[in-house]
Amino acid sequence: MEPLLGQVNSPEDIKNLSTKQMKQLADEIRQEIISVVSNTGGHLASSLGAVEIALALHKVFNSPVDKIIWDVGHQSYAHKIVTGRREVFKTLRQQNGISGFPKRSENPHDAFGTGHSGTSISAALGIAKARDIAGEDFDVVAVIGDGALTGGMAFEALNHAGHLKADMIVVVNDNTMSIAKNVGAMGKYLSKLRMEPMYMRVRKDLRKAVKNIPGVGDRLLRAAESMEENLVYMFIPGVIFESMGFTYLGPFDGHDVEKLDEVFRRVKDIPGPRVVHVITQKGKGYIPAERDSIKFHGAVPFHVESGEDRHNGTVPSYTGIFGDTLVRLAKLNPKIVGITAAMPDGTGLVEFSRLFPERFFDVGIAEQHAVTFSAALATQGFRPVFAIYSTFLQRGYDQVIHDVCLQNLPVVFAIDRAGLVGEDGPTHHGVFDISFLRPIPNIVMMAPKDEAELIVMLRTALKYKGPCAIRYPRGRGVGVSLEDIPHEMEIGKGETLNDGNDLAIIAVGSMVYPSVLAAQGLKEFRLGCRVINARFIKPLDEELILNAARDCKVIVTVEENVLTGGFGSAVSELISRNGLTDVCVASLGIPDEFIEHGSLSYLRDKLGLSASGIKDFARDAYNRFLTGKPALSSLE
Ligand SMILES: Cc1ncc(C[n+]2csc(CCOP(=O)(O)OP(=O)(O)O)c2C)c(N)n1
Repeated sequence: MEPLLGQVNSPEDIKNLSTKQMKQLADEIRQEIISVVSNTGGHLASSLGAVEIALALHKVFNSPVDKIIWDVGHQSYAHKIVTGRREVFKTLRQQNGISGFPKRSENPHDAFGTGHSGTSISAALGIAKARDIAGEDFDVVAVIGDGALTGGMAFEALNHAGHLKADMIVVVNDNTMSIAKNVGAMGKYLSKLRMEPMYMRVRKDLRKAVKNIPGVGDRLLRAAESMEENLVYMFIPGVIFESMGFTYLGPFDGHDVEKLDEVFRRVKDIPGPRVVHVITQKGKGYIPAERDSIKFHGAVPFHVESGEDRHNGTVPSYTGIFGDTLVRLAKLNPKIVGITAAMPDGTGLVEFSRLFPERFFDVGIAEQHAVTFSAALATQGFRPVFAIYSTFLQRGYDQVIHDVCLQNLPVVFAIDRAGLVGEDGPTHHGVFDISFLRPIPNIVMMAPKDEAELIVMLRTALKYKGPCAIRYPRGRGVGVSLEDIPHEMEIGKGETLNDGNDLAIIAVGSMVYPSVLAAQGLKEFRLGCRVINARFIKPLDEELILNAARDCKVIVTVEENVLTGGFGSAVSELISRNGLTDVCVASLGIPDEFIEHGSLSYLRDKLGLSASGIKDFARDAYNRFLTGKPALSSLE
């Protein structure tokens, strides 16, 4: 058989393929995805599960005139390959390469940028209504997983789309998995729909049997039918979608390209909002990913033959240490409860969920609900720990203010992946949390310099009588030893790690160790550099910082967060509030722009957030101070 993939440069190239050729192309695309992702890492299992959906959509619809929107976008690799990115696909998630998510600036077929769950139906609806207002004529399709369908935003959009009777199509890609096993009533409902063909068959057989009972058959059938009126409501395919105003079609085998082709052609001609429900297998076509779709949801580079990771580090991750410590503390305190929004593995809560099933809650991809749910648990004397990635906490902002902080409730936010995350890029960098949490009254916010401090902070947070956030980075700790049961820390106290009176670096979390190295490097220039580990972003250790300002006159702040409203801003505000007009504050952090994807070390180097970057920045700040030039913010 001639290979086909090499000839596919745009969706036009698949329009005339036969079913047999489509199947062959699906196989070739799978091999390409497996081969590239084994090098680059990425969302393997989700993308393998959506190959046929992508091919059939591009065969039937006319992208980019018709708009296809991929929810989360982590399953869009086949879409990328057939929309002119076959040759650059090997650069997936690499610096200057293509993004792991749909991105409008990358390609005209990426109708809407995604990365966070649950946005696709809103986006599709907005585009559909814009089309109607403009009097244009094209199709709009959202592809959303059963996991993403647990999020409030998806329901808000379904509700609105049904109300507007908008012409649009929602393809529900149902594989029963979120990252972990999907949770909740919607997931259960979808699996009921999966059983539907069987139910319909049984119902037909029963009716025949009842009707044939001599003498009473007809009467029995009528009684059965009225009972069925109620029952049927629970079983009619897609009744929930139908009641929301959608026409429901399904369920269909989402790996049967021929069927998908036929269904998409059929659904194209139906007016109004439509749902096409397809059943797929996560990881389809790669045995290790089919067996362990959780591991291969967001895969690190791996060996294709075995599925084993390529790099095995020995130092445990912050996530793992957080999870272990929470388990240890929860054994001592029955009031501790653990909450995740669909990420038990990613946030380190798997062991907790196993040991304390009644004190563990996976709420689905529902961050807003998770925050308010935690607040309510806290009103009843529990100590909720909501473990969440920094980027996803953005979803629950109002709830943090209105439900947790305003009521001063002792919820612990364990903010993982705070700072740059690397290859997932701008949708996932956790670089805003300092700025968005710092202005909220009542909250205490900390950042550990290493894993030993992380566990001390966790203990401290669990003793504190109000809301606490601990932000810690992606990746491994630094390899320091850990206390079995961590001690408590005094709230609002930083520490001095290096003495010096020429200038002072005040660093937060992941930036503390590189700052210590930077200070060592500054000795070469005869500069005595004080290094302070802030530990607390709120409340600040005002005494420690003001003393450093008075002694050194040059203060350099370093953080892995945007400078706008960040830790450096807090220090500047403190210094100006105290009238120290002769002190110069130079702040290093993330500039006011979205940071692209690339390896963590590459991005940190590029932004000067490395030991040598900090050293150069600090030296420059000192020289500027001597020559009377204004201080710089970041690497200008
Ligand atoms: C708001 C938000 N929370 C959490 C995540 C992390 N996340 C990425 S994919 C995913 C599961 C999505 O499941 P589903 O939609 O069923 O797609 P599948 O991977 O199963 O194909 C989660 C929780 C996210 N992207 N956005």
